Amino acid sequence: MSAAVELQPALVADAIAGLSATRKTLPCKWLYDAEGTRLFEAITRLPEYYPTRTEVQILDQRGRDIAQAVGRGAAVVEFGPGDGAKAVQLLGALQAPAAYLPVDIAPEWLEDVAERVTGAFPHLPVRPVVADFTRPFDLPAHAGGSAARLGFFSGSTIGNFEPEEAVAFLARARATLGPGSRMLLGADLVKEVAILEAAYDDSARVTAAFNLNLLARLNREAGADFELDGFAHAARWNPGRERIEMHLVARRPQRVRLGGRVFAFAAGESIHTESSHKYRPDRLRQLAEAAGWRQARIWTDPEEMFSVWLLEA
Ligand code: AVI
Repeated sequence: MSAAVELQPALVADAIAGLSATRKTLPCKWLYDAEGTRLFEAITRLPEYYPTRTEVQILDQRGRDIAQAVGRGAAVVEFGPGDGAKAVQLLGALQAPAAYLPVDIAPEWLEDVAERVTGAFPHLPVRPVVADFTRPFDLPAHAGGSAARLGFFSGSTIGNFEPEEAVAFLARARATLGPGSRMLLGADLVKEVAILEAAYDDSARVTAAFNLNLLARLNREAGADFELDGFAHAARWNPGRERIEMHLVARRPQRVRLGGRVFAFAAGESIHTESSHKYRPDRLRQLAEAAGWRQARIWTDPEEMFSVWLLEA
């Protein structure tokens, strides 16, 4: 018998709000339960999903140049460190980093990341910060001492924000990091639609499983009764907004119970589960400037698939 899972009031409230909207939607943050996180890690290794390996390639091939531009003795503050692999890569490239401060809402992930980074750099001070970085938060006083702070936000997670949310995040990050800080930001670039759609609709169907897991999670943690075979994964390029949208499309008319309500779906009606904005450099520069940052450098791979930015406050 499987263990009972507690209902999550915040998930129930978000689901009721999103499924009551004229265009049904669910916040993408709920994609990442333990199974969603495992599936996302599998996505990053797929042949079609170029962003992770291209960003790693840029950090690897341009590491020296990045280190020189950043300078000696930076305290690295990473927003959402994932498994810590990119932190190890960046810290290994930088000149005498002063400290590493991973910021995440999940304390258990932070412990793993801290262990990984300490294993690689036993003498580097590592100070995990438990906080939701999509909201205002403060770094602990004296975190990283007097060292200049370098924010690190990789993986093009900035693309999962609406543009106005991206500006708000960048402005808050600037305030949190403080005067004289810098930010290293990974951002995916606009490119051929076929490449983009394949990256979000892979032939092994891992992204489909990642998207559909959200309905399984709603069944487990919001007491819903979605029939998983009643929905299909779709990844569509929205040319007006220059973003990939993930949807769950109803295969047939159906009614779903959740939180004491019934939600009706027409055949073909979809739930929008995630947007992944792709940027042209000029547009991202505008957003960064609106948040009070100035572009110092930009590095890309030879095919110009992905970009890594150094911003100055
Ligand atoms: C986490 N984020 C940057 C990924 C992206 O590419 O937008 C999430 C993802 N969704 C489907 N595949 C990957």
